[in-house]
Amino acid sequence: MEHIFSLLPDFLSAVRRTGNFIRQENGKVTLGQIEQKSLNNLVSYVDKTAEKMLVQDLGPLLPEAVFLTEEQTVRQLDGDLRWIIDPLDGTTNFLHGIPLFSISVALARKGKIVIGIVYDIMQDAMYHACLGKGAFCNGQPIHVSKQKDMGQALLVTGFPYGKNESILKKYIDVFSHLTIHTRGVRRLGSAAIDLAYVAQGRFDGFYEYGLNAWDVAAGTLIVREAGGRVTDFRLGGDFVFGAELIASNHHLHFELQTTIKDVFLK
Ligand code: 2AM
Ligand code: CA
Repeated sequence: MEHIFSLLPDFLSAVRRTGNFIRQENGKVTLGQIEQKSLNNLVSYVDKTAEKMLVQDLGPLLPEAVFLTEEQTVRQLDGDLRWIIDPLDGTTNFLHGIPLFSISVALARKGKIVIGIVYDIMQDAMYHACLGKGAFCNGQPIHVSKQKDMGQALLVTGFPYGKNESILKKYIDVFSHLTIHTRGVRRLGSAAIDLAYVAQGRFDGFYEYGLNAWDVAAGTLIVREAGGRVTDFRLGGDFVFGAELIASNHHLHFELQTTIKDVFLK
């Protein structure tokens, strides 16, 4: 494992190089270059090129590692050592010129996330964590907030995609309850950034339903290494592939989970 951790500077350089490319393309994508993969699920040449760049740079650094990537520009395999990558998280923001989009790169070893990197491109903020070694933003240690009072907490979420009205209705019920009982609930549009900001103490908690592993794998390790807690809606550990996620500063976790469970799982 130490051998893998010693390659961190190279991993970060690869992510930064791809981030520079995405920043350069910001504002250049034309309507004709946008494809719709499914309802409201957009992609352009930027997502695909960014993914190819990451695969090209990361591949040779760890030849035994395989890839799970959102745009599937490389063969998708399962293996002991696996990169889990979203080359551009927050594509809708990117395409609309809203400066909140990121790169999310995680490395899993035997199913456990051991490295997480989230690059908040327009803020030039590089978040990373190695299992057991703390969380960092641009090399400086970061920690979750100390907030214990839900009434003073600032939360962040994303709305579920697709047309399942019963899920959406439950979601709005949770949203409405939390809006009344907290300082507010934000909706930024990049799950990886949401998690990085929880790790940094900007938000006190995050929850979302229906995300994919590549959106959250890196950010969840960063939150945990920053002292936070991450679970699924039942307080279990199935949050990377399980599509249900609550991340918090630890103190507010149970209260947040109870609200979500009471409304969402009833
Ligand atoms: P993306 O930009 O990589 O697609 C916002 O709440 C989060 O949901 C982002 O991480 C975004 O990732 C993801 N997202 C956007 N469209 C989605 C869709 N149609 N289905 C599932 N997740 C989506
Ligand atoms: Ca993406």
